[in-house]
Amino acid sequence: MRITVQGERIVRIQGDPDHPPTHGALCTKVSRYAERTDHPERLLRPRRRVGPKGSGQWQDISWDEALDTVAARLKAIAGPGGAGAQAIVPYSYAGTMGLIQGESMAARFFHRLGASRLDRTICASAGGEALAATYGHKLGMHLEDFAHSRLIVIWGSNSIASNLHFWTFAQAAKRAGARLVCIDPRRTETADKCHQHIALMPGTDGALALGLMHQWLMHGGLDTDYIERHVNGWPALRDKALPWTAERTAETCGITPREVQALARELADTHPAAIRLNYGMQRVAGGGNAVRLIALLPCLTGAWRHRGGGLLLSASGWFAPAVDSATLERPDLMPQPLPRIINMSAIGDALLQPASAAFGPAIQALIVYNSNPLAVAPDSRRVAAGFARDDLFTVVLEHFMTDTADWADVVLPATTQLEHLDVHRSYGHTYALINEASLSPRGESLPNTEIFRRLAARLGFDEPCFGDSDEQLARQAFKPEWVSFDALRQAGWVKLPVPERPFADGGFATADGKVCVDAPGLGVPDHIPNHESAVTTPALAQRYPLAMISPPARNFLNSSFVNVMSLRSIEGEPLLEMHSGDALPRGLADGDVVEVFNDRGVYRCRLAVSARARPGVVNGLGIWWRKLGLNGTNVNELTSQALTDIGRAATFYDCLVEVRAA
Ligand SMILES: Nc1nc2c(c(=O)[nH]1)N[C@H]1C(S)=C(S)[C@@H](COP(=O)(O)OP(=O)(O)OC[C@H]3O[C@@H](n4cnc5c(=O)[nH]c(N)nc54)[C@H](O)[C@@H]3O)O[C@H]1N2
Ligand SMILES: Nc1nc2c(c(=O)[nH]1)N[C@H]1C(S)=C(S)[C@@H](COP(=O)(O)OP(=O)(O)OC[C@H]3O[C@@H](n4cnc5c(=O)[nH]c(N)nc54)[C@H](O)[C@@H]3O)O[C@H]1N2
Ligand SMILES: [Mo]
Repeated sequence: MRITVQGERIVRIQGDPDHPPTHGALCTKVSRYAERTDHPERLLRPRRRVGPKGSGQWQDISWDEALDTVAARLKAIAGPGGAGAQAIVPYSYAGTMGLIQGESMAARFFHRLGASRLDRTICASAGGEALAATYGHKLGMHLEDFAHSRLIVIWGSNSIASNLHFWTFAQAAKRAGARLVCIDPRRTETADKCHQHIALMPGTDGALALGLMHQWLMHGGLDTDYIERHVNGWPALRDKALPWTAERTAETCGITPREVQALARELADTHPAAIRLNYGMQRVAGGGNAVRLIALLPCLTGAWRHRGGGLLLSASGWFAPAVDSATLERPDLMPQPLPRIINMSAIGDALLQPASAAFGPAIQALIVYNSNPLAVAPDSRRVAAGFARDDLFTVVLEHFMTDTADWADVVLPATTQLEHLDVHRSYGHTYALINEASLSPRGESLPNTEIFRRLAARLGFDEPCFGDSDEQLARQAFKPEWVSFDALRQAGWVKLPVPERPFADGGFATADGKVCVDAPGLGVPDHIPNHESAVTTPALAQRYPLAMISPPARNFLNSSFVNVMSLRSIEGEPLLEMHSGDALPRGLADGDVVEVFNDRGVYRCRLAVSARARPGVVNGLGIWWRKLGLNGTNVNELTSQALTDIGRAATFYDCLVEVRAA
């Protein structure tokens, strides 16, 4: 990203044409970053609550007063020797994914304090742990190599909306004659641009993968040489795949046997063949197993042999040896025994949990940064009830008064990426990046790092690491033999030395270098149906016959940018997409205001009768701020806190609902 400024005024924001993976393109959202940074509602001063919780009555205070208040309260909760510190919980995720403004000084602070640890599972841990169990790490194809593919299967990803930079390479392949197939319950903008769209039911991807394997067993397509040399445990997987005839697969997935057979043939006969798997398909009960099964596909056909063949879910594992997280985050500062772990995907339940031997102390303080849990965490009625607790002390570091900041006791204004220094790894490509500040902090805002640095001083943490400046932190982030900070500063990015055709001849990151089928503790992967479905919960499915998914709207980034008016005006208002065949019998028409509901709650929004929805599935586009919803809720009022099979992750797209006119 290149920012042109005149003094403190942002003149222009553009992509950097010299940066290979993003090649001068910015997504719509980030291209509006000037509007976001200088938004009239930007938080510029610390404030504290003066009325009842959530009443919106605030008083501006000085930084000293704000930090003294927070420090005093944390000290009181932690008690002598920090024995009670587990009642304090940090809550953070993707506001910035920078290594410095994410978990560096913040992690040091909470580790030293002895606060509860946070299990950061809300996005990618099901697929991430599944991929690592299969390949040994989160490893995948070079982004640029998709340009060489002859077949690209885009699986569980609306790439045009959420992974624009990949899409450029897919388009290059398409222009060169490649076929593009999209596997997604929703007819997305991406599906529109592919040659074929396979609209399966949510949570049935594992069954489809097994069905493909079955076809190869029956009709050929397996690369037996590659399997013999590089796949560990194939016979057990073969037994799992045998019952998955095209008919059974089609019935489970809600597609046709022809679609299963044709995809199997294409994947086996076309080289190079690539799968762009993405996290959209792992937000269901069996998301982890599904990722394991799909990750095995290119190992069974030998797709990895070819440049432009293989699979990419995440490439972040290539950074594992390069990032010095032990130095950045200092887990060694934690007390023994290690503090308990709170799962962010079930924060609603955690906040409402009383003290017990199993749980430990009730949560008494929550420090939120880089996240908006009121809007993004599942089962928001429970989350909202937790945040409304009078005895909970809540601190929120933010740019704006989000749904979460509304419930805070103290709100602390944070800098944006234009105003602070950071360094980044990536999960979609293999370049390390630097983020230089191009503006001074707006108002009195401070970087997250500085806020935690000042809190550490107030709590008397005198380890030298609490004195590190942001530049010192940034210099510690990458091991110099991998990424030299000075080279990073000079060029803006550094490409990691990742091998060409990384698994052309095996060499996976597992102990024996082979792909792992029967992973320790996980067994042989299998299709696992959704928590909520006609198969697993027939009585529930009778009352709530529609499966709801809630993928992101194109012009929002999770719940960020919802308040940027030029973007919100494109999205219009909260929408539910429904197929005409589901709308008619319910007496619903396009444009109606509807209530989407289940046992967890009610979400009121506008109905779009649309071919983007397949029969039996409704799409509740996310993630609006609750306070902008017609009844003060958003789509997460309906989603559940049930977790995935692997990775303890959220199951946002595993959710049954019914819809009626409002
Ligand atoms: N514009 C935009 N871009 C974003 C984000 C955003 O909020 N807005 N978020 C960023 C973040 S945090 C992430 S993690 C990534 C996510 O990026 P991706 O992992 O690529 O996921 P999404 O584009 O969210 O795609 C989810 C897609 O999966 C489909 N889907 C839902 N359930 C299933 C299923 O069971 N099976 C299959 N096959 N498909 C299913 C949805 O219809 C949707 O089209 O995007 C990043 N980019
Ligand atoms: N129903 C449903 N729910 C979902 C999803 C879905 O597809 N459907 N997607 C899930 C996914 S993939 C993810 S990753 C999560 C994301 O959930 P979050 O991590 O909560 O992401 P955002 O909603 O973007 O909120 C980030 C907040 O951080 C703030 N922020 C940004 N930069 C900084 C900074 O430098 N300092 C501070 N202090 N604050 C900053 C922003 O202003 C914003 O309010 O949501 C999940 N929730
Ligand atoms: Mo995410």
